[in-house]
Amino acid sequence: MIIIAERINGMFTDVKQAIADKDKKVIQELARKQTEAGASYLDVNVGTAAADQEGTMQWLVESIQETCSTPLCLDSQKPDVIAAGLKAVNADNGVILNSTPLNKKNDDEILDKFIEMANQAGPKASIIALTMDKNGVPQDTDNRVAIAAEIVSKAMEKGFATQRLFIDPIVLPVKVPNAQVQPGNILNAMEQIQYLADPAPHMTVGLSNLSQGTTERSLINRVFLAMAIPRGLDSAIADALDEKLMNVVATSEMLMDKQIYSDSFLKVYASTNR
Ligand code: THG
Repeated sequence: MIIIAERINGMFTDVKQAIADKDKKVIQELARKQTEAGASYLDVNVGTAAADQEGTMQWLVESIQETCSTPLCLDSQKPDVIAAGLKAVNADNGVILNSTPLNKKNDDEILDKFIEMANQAGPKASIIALTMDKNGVPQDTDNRVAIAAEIVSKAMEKGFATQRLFIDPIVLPVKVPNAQVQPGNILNAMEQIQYLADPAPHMTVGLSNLSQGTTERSLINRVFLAMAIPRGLDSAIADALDEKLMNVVATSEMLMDKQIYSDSFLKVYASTNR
């Protein structure tokens, strides 16, 4: 499972403050802790408060790379902010460009731009594409799958390998009126998306979106993750510092026969996935 650790995000008050104070230590400590917890990538999102998003993205990337070599996931829907991060990033071990919709009202070519930037960043650069288009986020299963299919076919047309593509069916908070059918719709969409191509594209979600505003955040996140893994989810942007969540990942993989059972399977998983 490809865990993209979510904590370096200006949405969190400590990170927002660190960005305002240009305090590298806070960022570097989060990078180190999440790497130790088994993160495959570190998400890097400047949030909405920073006036200079491009400069902030560059500063975050540089600060993280001073202390750790975990691959980064540059998180912004603005191609210019991603491009700023790419200038500073070391892509030798991989980098993810997160995220682009299929298309946008004011930018029909946004997916092409992301593919172009990933190609320039090198063979280990991947893209996260959202099942979203100029009409917004679809609420049902069929439109999510239809947009995913268009994304996959566009990637193929451009010669962009499906193994470098992550499809994100977009998880939204369950605690919103009428939103409770969405997790089920997303699981149904995942079952179909996993068969869109061979080799299949990766699939990821912003897991913590699901539980925003709820009282049982980590429980909701853990259970949804366990439901999604057998439907082909092989990645998540998630709280890598939640040890029980990471144990759910290891246990699901063991139960799906991706890791051999031994009495110490949790320890074995932790030591082989960092
Ligand atoms: N898909 C993709 N990328 C994404 C998302 C997605 N990137 C951002 C986001 N969604 C995933 N990351 C987070 C990070 C934090 C939270 C949710 C998703 C979160 N934050 C606390 C909150 O809002 O309650 C902040 C609380 C605090 O300040 O401590 O829940 O879907 N491709």
